[in-house]
Amino acid sequence: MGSFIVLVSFTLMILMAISYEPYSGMGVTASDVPTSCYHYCNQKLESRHQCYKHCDESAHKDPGYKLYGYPYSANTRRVLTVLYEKDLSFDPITVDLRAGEQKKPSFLSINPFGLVPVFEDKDLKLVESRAISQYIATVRRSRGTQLVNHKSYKKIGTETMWMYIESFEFDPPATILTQQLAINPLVGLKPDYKVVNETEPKLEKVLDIYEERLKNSSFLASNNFTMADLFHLPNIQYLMGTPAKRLFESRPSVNRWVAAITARPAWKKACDVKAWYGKKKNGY
Ligand SMILES: N[C@@H](CCC(=O)N[C@@H](CS)C(=O)NCC(=O)O)C(=O)O
Ligand SMILES: *[C@@H]1O[C@H](CO)[C@@H](O)[C@H](O)[C@H]1NC(C)=O
Ligand SMILES: *[C@@H]1O[C@H](CO)[C@@H](O)[C@H](O)[C@H]1NC(C)=O
Ligand SMILES: *[C@@H]1O[C@H](CO)[C@@H](O)[C@H](O)[C@H]1NC(C)=O
Repeated sequence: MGSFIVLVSFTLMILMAISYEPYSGMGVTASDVPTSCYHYCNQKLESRHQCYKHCDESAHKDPGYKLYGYPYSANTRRVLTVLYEKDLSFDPITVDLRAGEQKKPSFLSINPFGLVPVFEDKDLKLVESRAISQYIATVRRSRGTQLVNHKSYKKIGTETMWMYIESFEFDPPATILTQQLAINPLVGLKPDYKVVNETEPKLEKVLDIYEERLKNSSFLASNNFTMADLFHLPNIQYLMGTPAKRLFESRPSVNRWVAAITARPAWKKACDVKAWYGKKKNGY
């Protein structure tokens, strides 16, 4: 009998909690909550009050993220762009790739692959820049730029498809050309033009497909900037400083897209090496 009463009152409490929505239909204005929370919560069907509360709390809390990386590294910059699009603070931990720190035992114990970036959110450690990016964009989806869709399975499918196209079609030739044309000259090596000549047509084939897509769509996955576009930024930035930029510039829709994505303030900040070193520094 006692446990029956407890059960009934517990159920009632839950029902009351679900229906209790003090802000619903009331005058909550954008000035009461961070703008991103206001817009986000007003699109949602769940309790707006709960949503504001949660969103507001997480907006003000320093997440204590740690990012092991190198500010010139393309893969580090991919994650930095996500952090800046989301306006999240983090502690940068420099792994000096030119000094070979990534292959030293102290770093191999953090990432046995000997690569940056590595991301830490308390007890969670992640490697692979795209996985890290997806994690941040999903967990912090109510903050800043919405980079991934989380409502429509079809949109998620399309976005995921373009993210994999970046990884499996665009990135392989783009990385080879970045290495040959941008990185080699930086470290005093000549590009291997045989490799360059073999690789450029592979990238052109991909860009021809992008050109067709971008004739009809502002960005790759939709008419909005998404993670799929963001993933392309690090290689594109390097390539636009090399003769390979003609492959992008000769395709009008690709060219428009490159201009739009490279103009994003978050990307500019990700490339700002002083912004990386200007932050509080940690050893490991
Ligand atoms: N697929 C990895 C690649 C990571 C990667 O290649 N990182 C480069 C810097 S951009 C690196 O650490 N290179 C050091 C080395 O190869 O020794 C990711 O996306 O995070
Ligand atoms: C690469 O292609 C360019 C332009 O077609 C040509 O001039 C050059 O000789 C080629 N280099 C090599 C090493 O194949
Ligand atoms: C783009 O639109 C044109 C004309 O509407 C159409 O013929 C073409 O198939 C579309 N291309 C893609 C990649 O959707
Ligand atoms: C798409 O972008 C427009 C402006 O660029 C913005 O107003 C809108 O909220 C975006 N939509 C989504 C779902 O992010």
